[in-house]
Amino acid sequence: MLREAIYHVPRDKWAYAYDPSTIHLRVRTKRDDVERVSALTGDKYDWQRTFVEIAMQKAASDELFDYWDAAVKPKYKRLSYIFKFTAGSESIYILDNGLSMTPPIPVAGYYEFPYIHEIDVFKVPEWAKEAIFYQIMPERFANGDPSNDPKGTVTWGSNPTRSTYFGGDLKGIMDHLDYLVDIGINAIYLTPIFLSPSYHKYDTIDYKRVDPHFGSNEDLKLLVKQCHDKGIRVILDAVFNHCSEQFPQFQDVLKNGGKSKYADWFHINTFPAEVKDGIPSYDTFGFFGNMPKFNTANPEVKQYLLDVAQYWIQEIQLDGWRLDVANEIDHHFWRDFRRVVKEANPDAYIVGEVWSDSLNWLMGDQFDSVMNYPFADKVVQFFSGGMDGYAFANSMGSLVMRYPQQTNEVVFNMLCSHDTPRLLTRLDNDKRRMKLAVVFLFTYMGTPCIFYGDEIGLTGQNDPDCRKSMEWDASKQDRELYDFYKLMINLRKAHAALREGRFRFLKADKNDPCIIYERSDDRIHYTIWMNNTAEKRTLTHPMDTSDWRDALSDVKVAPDKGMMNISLDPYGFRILFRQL
Ligand code: ARE
Ligand code: CA
Repeated sequence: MLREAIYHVPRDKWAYAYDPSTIHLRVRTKRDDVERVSALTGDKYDWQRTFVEIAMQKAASDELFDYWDAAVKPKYKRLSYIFKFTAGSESIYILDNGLSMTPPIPVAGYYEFPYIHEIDVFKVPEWAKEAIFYQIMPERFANGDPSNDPKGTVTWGSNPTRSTYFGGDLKGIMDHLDYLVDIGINAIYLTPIFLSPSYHKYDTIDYKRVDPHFGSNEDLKLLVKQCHDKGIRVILDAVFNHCSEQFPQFQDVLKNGGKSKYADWFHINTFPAEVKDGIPSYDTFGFFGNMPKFNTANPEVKQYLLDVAQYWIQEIQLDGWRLDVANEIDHHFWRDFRRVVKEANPDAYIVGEVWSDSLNWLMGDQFDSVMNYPFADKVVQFFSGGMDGYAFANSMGSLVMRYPQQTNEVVFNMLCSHDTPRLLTRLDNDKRRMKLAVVFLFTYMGTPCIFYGDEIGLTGQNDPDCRKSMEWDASKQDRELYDFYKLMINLRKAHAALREGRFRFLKADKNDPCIIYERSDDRIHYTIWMNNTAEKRTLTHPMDTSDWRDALSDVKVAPDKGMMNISLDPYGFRILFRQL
């Protein structure tokens, strides 16, 4: 056994309370190196009577490691434990004070989970486990009220530039809620809507005023009410890292320099606050002088922004916030943000925009979830033919092991967004590949999100091309694709196993882009078969029961002498299920 590969620490994603009575333990070993791992657990004050050896499951694997997990329900809310690794006749143990070749005497040096305090348990909103999100850029979705169109609004359907206005607004969204209900959407994420000088509104002037080009605060209140009446939750975009240079407090700094009472609201490096040779003398988002960065450690700024966060939850019964440039704001701010938001709405969903490993914000004291760009990148890479099944399974395994299970169950899984090229474009406009990616999205763990228009075939390279105005002429919509999204969303909504069931790859081989994976809970077992190639393929896998049916056609599918043989067209797939 390769001891150097063994890793566990009694904290964060390796040891955490999943709920008030359950502790999740994880430990890592070199891939395919260890046959069995068990957790030797008990109560340090009564070891003899509470000792239990728990066989750990191989939860995931990546290129280098196997990850083992177990859920432990300690009798007295506390746990002492060690791990035992077995390969052939060799056994070794790890505990808090190191490695041992012989069974360590309980409990000195054992790992400890001292006590499960309910107040410490990381809770995520249950509704997010059933959510099917739809991301809308209000400027581009539908123009319901031409009277509020900005000057210079272009014809709907024109090619977008970095400063084009199409006249989309909140009324337009209200006019199309039945479209969202029809496809099966039950949650929407709106990109920024407050007063701002740009079409994208990521540079805010007034955080408590809907931009008149989108409508009024009353319109927003009505939109959310109509959404709630139709079973649709609503989250807004919190742009708290920075504001617009027209934000009144920043204007005061521009005017009064260091004497401004708002000078410490921002990170002014040298006065006067100005942009010289394209470089601002103050911190900004990126190097955009029109996006001055807030000093969120300043109690006045924190109070101001937390008041905004609370205001909209109380004012319109908002269901949560997506946090713009979340990783560039301090953790103190986010801890206070979670406390304020969850006090206002305990079911609020907090999803941070962080493009890389986000464990720092996902320990239960800040975000519930993050926008899962690493997931999107790997899924797109796999279905565009960029990796084999083995590498894809490794990628998914590595991602799942990044976060506690609570986040894995509500992580914001999109395949593209307003900051990336469109999914169909990323898959070389091959709808067959796109459909496989969509099947994966709706049969995988986490909270799926559709970027508006993907479902009817919108294409687009990177920003701004990915932000075309929505196509409402049914004759120009890809209705077959729309029906496919609807089919997959309905399937996911019909079976909890596809949302919360255990996930495992059954086939994921080197030099083979075909995969088989399963989702299962104690009631139903799914196997999903994918031919991610341009040739006909027959996939086989040992199956010893004959009660399998096709989840889409309900046709019986029987194995032959204990082997299931599934013939698939190029880029074809099958979803089989059996009741347990
Ligand atoms: C756009 C173009 C710029 C152009 C600018 C000129 O992208 O190239 O110079 O227009 O006006 C908003 C608008 C954008 C606009 C931007 C700046 O939507 O259209 O830029 O403002 O004016 C990183 C951040 C991430 C951020 C992306 C864009 O980490 O937080 O960059 N995303 C949020 C929003 C954006 C928004 C802003 C931030 C600003 O979602 O829509 O942009 O509020 C790697 C890195 C990531 C990086 C990512 C994308 O993966 O790991 O950190 O994201 O690339 O660049
Ligand atoms: Ca309008």
